[in-house]
Amino acid sequence: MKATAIAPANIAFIKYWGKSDEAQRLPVNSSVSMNLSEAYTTTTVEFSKQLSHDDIIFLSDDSSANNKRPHKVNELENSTNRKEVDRVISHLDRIRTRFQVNERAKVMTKNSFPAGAGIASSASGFAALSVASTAALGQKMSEKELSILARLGSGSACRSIPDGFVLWEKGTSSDTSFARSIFPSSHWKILDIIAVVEKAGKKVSSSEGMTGVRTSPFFQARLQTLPPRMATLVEAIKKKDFAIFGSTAEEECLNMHAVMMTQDPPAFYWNDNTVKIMLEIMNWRTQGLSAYFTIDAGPNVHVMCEEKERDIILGKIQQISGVERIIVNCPAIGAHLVDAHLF
Ligand code: 2P0
Repeated sequence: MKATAIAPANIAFIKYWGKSDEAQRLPVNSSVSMNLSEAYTTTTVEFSKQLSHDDIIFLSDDSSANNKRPHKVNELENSTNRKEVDRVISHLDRIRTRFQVNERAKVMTKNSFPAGAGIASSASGFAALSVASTAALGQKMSEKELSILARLGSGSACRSIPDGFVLWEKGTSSDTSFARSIFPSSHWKILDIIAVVEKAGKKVSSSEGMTGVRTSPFFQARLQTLPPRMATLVEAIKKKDFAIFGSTAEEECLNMHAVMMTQDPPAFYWNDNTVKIMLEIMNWRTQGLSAYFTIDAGPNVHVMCEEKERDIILGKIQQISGVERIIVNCPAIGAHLVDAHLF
């Protein structure tokens, strides 16, 4: 049986940084995100008795039907790719154990964004893999069950399952830690414009980086500020109050990065272009524009603005030297099955 799923990446406005349970990927705090329309993963999965091992194929972003440049598992040279493949196989094992099947799988997966665009693919990747794998096995799972399954592959992947604006309740156990939609993608057409300043993959992965969260002297303070900040943010999305929404998301980004930078050893993700763009955005606001930033575990800057200021802000981002690529996203639906298979 074969199935194909598409899942969006997501950008968190209240961020996930730190686990209370490593194995179950339970977060220390709840988080809020938006699915991204132009950054998504397509994954086809087929389980078969004919296969003696799992066959994991990552298609490069520029591959078309006639120009496939697959990376086969046994052709992978570098350890980053090997780690990615092992993580996919572990997730397949988790799914096989759950549904008591032994068949190996062929998995083909492709991102809409270029490999090395500095956009994390683990959220969209594990969400798409979870939806496609369970469907390929003929299993019907609820959105909540899929969110929990995706979370076990990668924490942030649980937020790529539901639609639009999403809240991941940290919960107290695996069964209570899942994401749900708080507003549909049609609720508010705000934009998340990614200014890519570094295409290389990050040196310290999020999983590794967040193990040190408790060494920051600001960790406890962060935990205390999160519930009121999250309430303010959700209320701002509800009321479509862009100034409160943007300033709250920006405050949260700086708060998380202050914790990252003060961990032992520090998890420092910015470069000079990151800081330049942050300062530019603050400067645009003094000129009356309404743009705000957020940044994940990497140097790229997500610029949030309203549709009415899209062109002027895009024009300004295009003028900044060091911006290598721009990806304009609006809110998107969550992971879903599609009919067109990759193989
Ligand atoms: C987020 N990040 O909320 C935050 C902001 C990075 C900074 O979720 O170990 O790749 O696989 O559960 O999901 C990245 O964390 O970590 C992340 P794992 P994941 O988007």
